Amino acid sequence: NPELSYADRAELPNVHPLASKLLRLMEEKQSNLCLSADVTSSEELLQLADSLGPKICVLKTHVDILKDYTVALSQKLQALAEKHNFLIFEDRKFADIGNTVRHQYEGGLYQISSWSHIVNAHAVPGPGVVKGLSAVGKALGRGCLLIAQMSSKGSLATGEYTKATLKMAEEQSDFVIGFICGSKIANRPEFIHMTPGVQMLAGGDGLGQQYTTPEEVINNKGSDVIIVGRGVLEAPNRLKAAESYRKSGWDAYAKRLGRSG
Ligand code: UP6
Repeated sequence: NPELSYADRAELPNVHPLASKLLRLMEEKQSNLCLSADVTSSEELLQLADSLGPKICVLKTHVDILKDYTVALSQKLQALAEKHNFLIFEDRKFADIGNTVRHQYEGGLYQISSWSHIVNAHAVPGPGVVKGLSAVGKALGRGCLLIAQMSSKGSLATGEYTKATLKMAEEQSDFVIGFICGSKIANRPEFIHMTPGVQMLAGGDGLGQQYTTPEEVINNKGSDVIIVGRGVLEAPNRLKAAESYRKSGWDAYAKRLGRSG
């Protein structure tokens, strides 16, 4: 059973259109790097999206840490996503009953469903959390990642919980496109595995975060996308750092496929 490339997986008959789009643009841009743009100013977020956009497949946001969020910001982000061909992923980690998350996704100050291609959710409420999000996002062509594992020390999302999360995803694969996880958990090649807690040197941050290297995550753990925040944001040159994470992630993928790179 040979390993399929991102491009092969984009063409699978049962792949979700949004997952297909992501897999295709990853192959085109030779990038499996998701930038976690954890900054608190809109101007800085836009500057990051414009300057690092060519290096990344996904821009991950936490809009609720911005001190100056406006609707205009979300419109400018969408324009940059078009310009540089990346997807936007608001890392909202929904975790309530279906009816509540439906409102949180569509309404409030942020109206996340109107601008974010991808969102994520904890599996802890059960399948209703996905049903609630899907009621808003499916018709818009959006997709959701379920949080099957976490990178933080002492995480409770392990073992049977992770397995139950996988099952939940399989049962709603018309809206769930993959997982937040530490390693590949699903055999269905239509699902995309995205892994946070990535830096060039293994280690941690003093608040429970644990880091693994791009090579380990992509080549050994079999994940598809590395999510990098401070590894890029705290580097002296963010563009150079993003390029070096892009290259490490891509080289590890090439190695996994048995390509030369
Ligand atoms: N994140 C994790 N671990 C998880 C899930 N999400 O770190 O299990 C998110 C954090 C942060 C980013 O909310 O936005 O990924 C990691 O940032 P860092 O690279 O600066 O540690």
